Amino acid sequence: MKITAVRVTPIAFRDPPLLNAAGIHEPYALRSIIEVEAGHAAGPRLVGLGESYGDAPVLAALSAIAPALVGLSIHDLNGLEQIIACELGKMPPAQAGAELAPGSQPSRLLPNCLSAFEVALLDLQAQAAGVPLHDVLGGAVRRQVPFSAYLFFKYARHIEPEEAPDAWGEAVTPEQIVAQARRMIDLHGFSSIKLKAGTLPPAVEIASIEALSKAFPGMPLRIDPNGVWSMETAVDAARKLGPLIEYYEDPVAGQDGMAQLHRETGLPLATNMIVVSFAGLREAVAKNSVQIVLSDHHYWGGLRASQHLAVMCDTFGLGLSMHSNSHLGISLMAMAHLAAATPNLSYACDTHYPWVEEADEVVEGGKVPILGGCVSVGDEPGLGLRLDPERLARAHATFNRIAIRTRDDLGQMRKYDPTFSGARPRY
Ligand code: GKR
Ligand code: MG
Repeated sequence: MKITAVRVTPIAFRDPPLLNAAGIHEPYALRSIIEVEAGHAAGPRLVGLGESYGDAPVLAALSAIAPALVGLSIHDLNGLEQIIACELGKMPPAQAGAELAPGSQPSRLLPNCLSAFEVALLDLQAQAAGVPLHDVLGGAVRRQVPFSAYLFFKYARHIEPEEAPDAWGEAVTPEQIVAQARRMIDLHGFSSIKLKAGTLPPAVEIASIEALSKAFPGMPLRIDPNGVWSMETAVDAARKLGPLIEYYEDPVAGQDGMAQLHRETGLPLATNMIVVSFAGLREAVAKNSVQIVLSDHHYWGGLRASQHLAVMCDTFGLGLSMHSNSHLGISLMAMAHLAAATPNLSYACDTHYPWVEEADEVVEGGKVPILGGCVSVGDEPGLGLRLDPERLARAHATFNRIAIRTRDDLGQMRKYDPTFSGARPRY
């Protein structure tokens, strides 16, 4: 079965004012929605779906590649990679993207594009065979894929007066973080918690983990300062956090810093920052800088590459979890099918999905449910999703209405505080 048409639609959806080490989220997150049509001359037309970053360099690359895919077999994933490499070779080098979003690093452009189209082709392969995507990935070892409650310090509203406040309210104290956790767990039943840190003074962030541990006894907790703590701060924090957390995610920057921190504290360190490629994994194994890798099919080169990563983690005795940026349901279901077919997934996956407003989802039926802390993968063919044309048109209209074209958390934070340095390490 051959590809007959490819569409890449840029979209935008509302994003709350979430704080992170780079600054703060802008009022809208950008994504691209990929539709790949295929069919035999006489047979029905199938549409495979993908979702990726919506920043300008990625969009430019996806749009340049799309027409070159017409005529390719939906099974020819090696051919897909060759076409992508060839089309990217004709483009000017990509500019650096958002610092905390590994997917926007120029070096990840090929795996980003490969992933965006690979997911759509695997969706097509599964639909053509009448089986769910997890079957094409080797079969589900779990039907309920666990995710964690992803908490953020946040402001009550964006600085832009025209943007309405979200339903979550302010979270800049341990009490407010506990309230945020309660709301998220009440809504989705999560049974582990991740706190995005590296933004408020470490004393507040450590106190927030202590408060979460008291409020949710026995609940696995993680903290992620995105590499902006100094060695001294990270070692000091480890004394208090060590007994409370299941892993310590990117507390300090760099392979050598992480290796030193692990030697000094013995705590299991996780990353989505220093291992974003197989070369980074090789270095991490050599230096023992990381004990848990957070995979992300969007920048690892797709679902099959992520399965290779999983095998590597198993080989080297590393734990495996999953990273997330702001995303919609196509990404969520791709993550869920992959996780369902990954035997050695050892921790609940991250997802920003609870922060998405119901009206902003682009798939039929609205938001994919997260219940009992899990996303279910069923037996519907492929990803099990269809686009809702009206929802997609609305999200595309939002993209056309706004001025944001590349994620800029630092620039956004400087609207609140013109002196904000974004220095690393900061604490
Ligand atoms: O969206 O603010 C955010 C996150 O900080 C994101 O950019 C990170 O890539 O969630 C991510 C992480 O775990 O580091
Ligand atoms: Mg992280």
